[in-house]
Amino acid sequence: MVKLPFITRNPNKVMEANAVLSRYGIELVPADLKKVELQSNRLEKIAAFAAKLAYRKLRKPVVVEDSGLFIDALSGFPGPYSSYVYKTIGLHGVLKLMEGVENRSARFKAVVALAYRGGVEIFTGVVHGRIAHEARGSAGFGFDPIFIPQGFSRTFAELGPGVKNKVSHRAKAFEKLGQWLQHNIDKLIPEL
Ligand code: ITT
Repeated sequence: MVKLPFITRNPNKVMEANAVLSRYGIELVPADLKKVELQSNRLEKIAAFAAKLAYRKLRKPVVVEDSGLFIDALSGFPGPYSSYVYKTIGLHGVLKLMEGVENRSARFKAVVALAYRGGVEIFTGVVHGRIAHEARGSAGFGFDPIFIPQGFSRTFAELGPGVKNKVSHRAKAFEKLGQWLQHNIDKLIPEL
């Protein structure tokens, strides 16, 4: 197993990432370092900036992920502000904003940034779906109880990790990281 530090305070992200990366012989280990969050409406910028800063501190390859829920009828809100919106108005606040709204389409997006001495590599994943009319299920975290992925009629929180880790934004982004590491691990070895 190759171990890489993952700068996050969200243990669910670690579990979901490792469910994918274990197939590639990689394990992400949460690192106790502050994820510095740039104010930006681009997840790519936020993730790349945080990874670069963490690399400067740790001086070894490091992974960061930034993600969010983008609701079409709300012009992409909460997007990069998802963590803050979840903590403040929560699921019920978002459901309230969606009351009487017919267009329920939304997507989750995850951006994974790997910083190493060669620079920063970015991997993205998106899952399309829709916002439920009420919160359902207890698995997962964050907005999982109100997000129904395309092709299903139940929320991520009802479907559980088996399904989520196959189709989610995070699974897709970390799958791309796994593929990249499979072909480029020699670029990281001098720093590991
Ligand atoms: P770190 O910054 O420490 O990694 P965080 O949870 O604050 O943890 P983000 O800043 O990337 O992470 O915020 C992403 C937010 O988007 C997260 O807090 C959830 O509210 C929401 N979110 C992202 N992915 C999700 C998922 O798979 N299921 C449910 N909600 C998700």
